[in-house]
Amino acid sequence: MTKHNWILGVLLLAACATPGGNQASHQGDSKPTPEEAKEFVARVNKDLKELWTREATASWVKSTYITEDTDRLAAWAREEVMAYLSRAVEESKRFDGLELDPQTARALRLLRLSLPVPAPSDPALRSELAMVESQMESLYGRGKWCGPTGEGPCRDLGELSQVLAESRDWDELLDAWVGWRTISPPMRPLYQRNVELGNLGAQEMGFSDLGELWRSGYDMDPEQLRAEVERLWEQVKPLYEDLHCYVRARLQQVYGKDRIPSDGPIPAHVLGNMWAQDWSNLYPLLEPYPGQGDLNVDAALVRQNYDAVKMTKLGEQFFLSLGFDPLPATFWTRSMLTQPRDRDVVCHASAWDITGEGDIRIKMCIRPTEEDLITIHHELGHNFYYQKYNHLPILFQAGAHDGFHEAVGDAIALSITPGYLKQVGLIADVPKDDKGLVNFQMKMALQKIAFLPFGKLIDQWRWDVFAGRIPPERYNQSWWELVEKYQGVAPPVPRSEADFDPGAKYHIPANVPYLRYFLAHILQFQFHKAMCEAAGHQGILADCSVYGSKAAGEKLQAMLALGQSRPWPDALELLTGTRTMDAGPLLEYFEPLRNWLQEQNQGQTCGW
Ligand code: X8Z
Ligand code: ZN
Repeated sequence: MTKHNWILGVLLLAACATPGGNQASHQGDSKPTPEEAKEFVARVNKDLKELWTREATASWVKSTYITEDTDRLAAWAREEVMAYLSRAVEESKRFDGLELDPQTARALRLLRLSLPVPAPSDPALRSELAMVESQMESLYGRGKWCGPTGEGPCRDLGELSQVLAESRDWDELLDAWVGWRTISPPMRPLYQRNVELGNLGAQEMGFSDLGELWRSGYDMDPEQLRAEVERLWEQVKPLYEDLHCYVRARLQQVYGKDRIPSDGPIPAHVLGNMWAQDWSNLYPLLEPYPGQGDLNVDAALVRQNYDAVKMTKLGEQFFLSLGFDPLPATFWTRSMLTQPRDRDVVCHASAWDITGEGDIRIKMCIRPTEEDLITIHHELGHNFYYQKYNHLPILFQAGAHDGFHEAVGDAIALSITPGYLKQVGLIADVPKDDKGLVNFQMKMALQKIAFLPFGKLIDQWRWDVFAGRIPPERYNQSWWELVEKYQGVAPPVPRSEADFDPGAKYHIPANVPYLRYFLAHILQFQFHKAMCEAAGHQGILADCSVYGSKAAGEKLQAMLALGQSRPWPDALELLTGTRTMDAGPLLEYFEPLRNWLQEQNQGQTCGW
């Protein structure tokens, strides 16, 4: 999560701030000047910093202590930001058509994009939207499955996810999968209202609907962005299909032909993850060459008494080795690193920049697993990005685009190679031959390649919902059509419109746009390759770890320091030398596995 998407500050005091301030130009009807536009932007930057700090503060408390009261406090805080932004955008329209310097023009454009769901200007609707958003996220955070009778024992998402990760028992998996999805039907009316109100807000700002607003944050025409996504998807789709084919055949050996069909989609509950978005928990079942190198980091973490702090320190250490400044002392005292036992919290991992000037934190329910170790690097990527651009005006304090923000920590985690793991004592030996490489690549592909169609389809669904092409009476059916089409995955039991399965994925109730993760999964390999080149790495990309390379770190930091102050191709060029997103480096990285998969799949029917 990045700050702009979120959270803000409260109190009625702040309601008095108006972006135009007391400037004379605001009152008179004389023609506005470029100079006034510049002053306006400066004032908005100052006001927003305060308002966002208030909102982030309230939202932090709510997310780490969910009650009806903290829901309300967070909603009020958000309402203030929404109100301010509605007014600011309205006032900024008087500068339309003026010849402005590029930075001012950019800041004014970004102002319209600074909330993922802008509110309508009607105060009653605004307050309704703020409450709807707060309640949806809390329903998710509080979600528990207490069994078919409702009498318990109750399990939360963490516990149910552990079943999905570890169990190989069809019925036990099914119970956890269906059980988690009982939390979301109550969100359905709220979500429908969220769509209506968000669309009204977006339309007031001049967008056709909320989807167009979301597609407008990429320094290109929103329609062109759609085409870019298709282009990137076509680049990676064949590799996904190869992986799907291999995984389906192996799962058939585990669960039988009657349960895993030879030419149909894979049932969603046997892929090791609640949403079938990351299949790496299946690695022990799918290991290409059993016994060729032990990549089991989970066991080592437990054996070596890695707790949440020690794991986070290991993550920080990686960034320090690249020459980043350490995390501030307050990071360690204010972050939430483990799940509190006495209250409901939003466990979905996130990174926070409360003040825009150094009060950075993460919120996570860390367990000693490799999956969480990687997520820690992901979250720290956000934090180190915040630190690098804190010197900028608040409207420029964001990723070059949102996919950049999501890609930084992941790009670093690509350097968690067997070689690096051995160096930090988490595995005993680096597997040497080609078999070891294929094993390692399988593990990576189960994370990175399995994710791609999921990363694409979430916003495909939302864009269509926002545009009215998917009406509420088809919310669930359309969701599963997309899952089947892109992931080749199907619900294990019939679903209906009494369900609201999209709501069982955090980013839907939390209104976090998802395209960012798809783009990040492409970009991180571009970043990785560029950093490996800077580090002087010789040999294949999959073997490269940039741990300890100041040269790689310098290039990365130069890009991060731009924040959102320039169009993203400028930022990308600074690190990689290219101005386009491209799956080439991803395909290069996985080339050894690709060849291996194709051999394995010979004679199989692939596809669904
Ligand atoms: O939501 C996240 C991060 C926080 S920005 C933990 N991710 C997506 C997800 O969990 O669905 C990271 C990968 C995709
Ligand atoms: Zn993230």
